Order: sequence, then structure tokens, then C-alpha cells
Amino acid sequence: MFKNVIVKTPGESYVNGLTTSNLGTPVLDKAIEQHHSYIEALKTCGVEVTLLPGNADFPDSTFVEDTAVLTANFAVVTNPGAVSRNGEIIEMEPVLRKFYDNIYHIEAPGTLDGGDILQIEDYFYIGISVRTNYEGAVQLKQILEGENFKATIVELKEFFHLKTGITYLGEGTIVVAGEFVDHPVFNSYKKIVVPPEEEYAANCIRVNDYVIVPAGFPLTKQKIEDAGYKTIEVDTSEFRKLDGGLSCLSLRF
Ligand code: CIR
Repeated sequence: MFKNVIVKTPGESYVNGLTTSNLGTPVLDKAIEQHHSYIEALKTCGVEVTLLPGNADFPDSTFVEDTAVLTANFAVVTNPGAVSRNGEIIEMEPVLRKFYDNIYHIEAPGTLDGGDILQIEDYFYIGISVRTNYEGAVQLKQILEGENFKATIVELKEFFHLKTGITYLGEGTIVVAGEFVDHPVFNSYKKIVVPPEEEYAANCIRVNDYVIVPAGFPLTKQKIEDAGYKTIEVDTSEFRKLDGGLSCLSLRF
């Protein structure tokens, strides 16, 4: 069960954030509106929401997931791999201190984005991506193993972040797309396979009694409901334009 989430309003400079997509420039007002709906969905899931104000110095800082890896007993402040995003951790650490006494750090030359980390029960999967390098992955693995978790490093071939293409719903069930559908590392889990045309919907989030899914992906939504989960749809079009999805917009713990 998650008790808390941390989210951050898209700042004035959000439209200048990093992207690899060809979906056009996001509309700030619409992004703020969608962020508000996201918060409402989280509240429906029964979590306490800590809402941080936007910071125009960091256009991508609404994607708070990349700044930390959180468990019930400790936090890891990451070292985000994009230069323009690295300073986001400075504002996040004091917020995490309100919830955690035990805080670790990923140190340079290691880089790591929270979007590359997937927890499945006491197992962590750490993606090596354009943002998370081998040194960062090994540092996190050592921290996790020191805290009695298990950790496996997974090299990404195509996805931007690990969680761009995989989500854990609980009860041994994962939602997978693209390169993870047949990836041997994930073979022991029950799989809900996202069709190629709905690949973006692999980034959904289980929050307590609900799975929050992006609006506009009916096949994936139906598969998740058929597996016995209640869903809430949230429109994320303005976040998708900057390669962001539902998981990226919150830290859940
Ligand atoms: C970036 O390029 O860093 C942002 N525009 C998107 C970050 C998405 N975060 C995530 O998948 N965890």
C-alpha cells in the first residue's frame, strides 16, 4: 500500500523540456490541467499528496520520479543523467528528509534516473539507458543489496527508461510492451502484453486499489480490467509530448 505521493506542478518553462518525440510543443495550461486531474486520481487512490510548486529553472522537474528511488524504510537520491535535470535533486532532498532518516545518494560518475528502476516485491530491476549508466546501476544495486533487497541490471535496447515499457501491478503480474515482452529476465511473471500500437500505455501505475492508465488506450485498459483491476483514466497528452508518462509524474511510497 502507498500512503504518500510527491508531485510537482509543471513550471512556466515546462514547454522547453527535453524530448525525443515528434508530437509537438506541449501547451502549458493544458499540462497544468492534466496534472490537476492526475492529483485527483491519486487522491481517489487514498494517498496523501505533497504538491511542490513549479520551478522554471528546471523545465522537466514535474517528472519527479527521476530524482529518487523510494522504499518503505529508505530513500536514494539519484544523480539524473541529463545535465539540464541534474539540479532537480537539490530541491527534492529536503522534501525527502521530512519522510526519511535514512537517505543514500548515487554519486558521479554514476548517473541514474528513477524512471529506470522497477520494484517487484523484494526484487529491483535497474535499467541501463541513455540516462542511467553502469556505474550508477552498480551503486544502486549495492545499496539495495545492503538493505536486503535483490537487484538485477537490465540493459535497454530501445526504450527511453525501463518503466517506459514495463509496470508491476502486484500479484505477480506485469504489464509489458516491446523489448520486454519476451525478455528472459521477466519470464517468471504473469504478463499483460500491450499491443504495439498502444505501447505508451505500458507506463501505467498501480496505486492501492486502482491502476491509473493513460487515456486513449482502450485495448490495454480492457486487458487490465479483465485481469481484475479497477482503472482510472488520466489524459497525459501534454506529458507524452516530452516523453513523460504516469509513473514519471510522482514519487509513490
Ligand atoms: C526527460 O527527458 O527527462 C523528460 N522530458 C521526461 C522524463 C520522463 N521520466 C520518466 O520516464 N521517469
